[in-house]
Amino acid sequence: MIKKFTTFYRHIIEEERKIPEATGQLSDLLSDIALACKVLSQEVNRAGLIDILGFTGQVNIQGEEVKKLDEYANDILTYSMQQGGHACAVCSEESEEFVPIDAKYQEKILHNKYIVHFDPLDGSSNIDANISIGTIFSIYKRISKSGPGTMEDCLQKGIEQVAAGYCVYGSSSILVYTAGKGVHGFTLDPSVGEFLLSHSNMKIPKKAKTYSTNDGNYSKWSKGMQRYIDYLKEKDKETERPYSSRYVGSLVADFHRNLLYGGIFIYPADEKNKNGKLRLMYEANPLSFIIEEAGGRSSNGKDRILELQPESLHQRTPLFIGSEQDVKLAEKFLTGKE
Ligand code: AFP
Repeated sequence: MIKKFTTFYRHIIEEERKIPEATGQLSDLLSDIALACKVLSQEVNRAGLIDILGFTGQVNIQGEEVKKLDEYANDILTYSMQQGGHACAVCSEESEEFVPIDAKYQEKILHNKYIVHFDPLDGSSNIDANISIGTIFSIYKRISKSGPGTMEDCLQKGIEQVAAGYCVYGSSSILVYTAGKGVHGFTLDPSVGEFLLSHSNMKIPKKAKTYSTNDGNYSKWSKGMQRYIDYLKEKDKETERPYSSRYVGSLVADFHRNLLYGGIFIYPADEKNKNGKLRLMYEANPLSFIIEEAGGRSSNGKDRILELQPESLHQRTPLFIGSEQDVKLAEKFLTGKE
């Protein structure tokens, strides 16, 4: 029987009470996101039944079209932000344009002061194989004063994030977040429908023995990148090589594993993807905020991700993220210093 537990909501409220000027809006916003993640966790668990209960894209028994899970995730997250009244814009990996939101409350304190970015269902090509996927989110304060958010509000550097997190839908669902005061993880107890604190103040080991990358792209990589991976595969007792390789193909799942046990996740630039594959605003920035809070490091192979000035919503970036010493070493190879 559970004797002592802290729910996600209790935790964010307690954190909020430590800040005298806090209005409670960020807590409300985070709890709206957590609720959407609970709904998505339920839907992801049922994904295998879709073939039995109706294909996506088909019309179901009520005459409604069965939505693809990633579209559904996008809709529910956007809807919950529109209803909550705390966001002035939602940006999503699934939508070309951002969705501006007008103020719901007119009072001075409770205006729509946040911008929220989502990757609604990261790793969605893994859904049909029952492999872990997840939702990634990131929150900024608006720059404009009132009304619906603007493009300038949406295109802020990662360093401006006030909170970021993700939920992995795996063997259990876990919600991990930071609001700049440590990284905390909450496992969903489906019997009571609550995220319960399971990982307080998470820290990533400074050095690891695991790398996560798509090795199949080796022939398309730069010489520096090839030499780095060759180095990790060499035998050397003193530097604990060779490293192990772990690659799920869902960034959130690979990232989460490395956060817990140590490791480096790499999606470099290659011949085909000159700027890498992953999105700065939806994937790299939120995970970089989390990794730095957990004592790790994140870069594009040269520069700190959180300091990159975004130029467009769907901008891509190479990503080297994880244990500090491993990311530093990768940067040396990539910049020709090793
Ligand atoms: P999907 O959402 O299309 O499955 O893409 C997942 C992803 O953006 C990220 O989660 C993975 O780390 C990466 O792509 C995998 O890319 P490769 O298939 O090129 O290795």
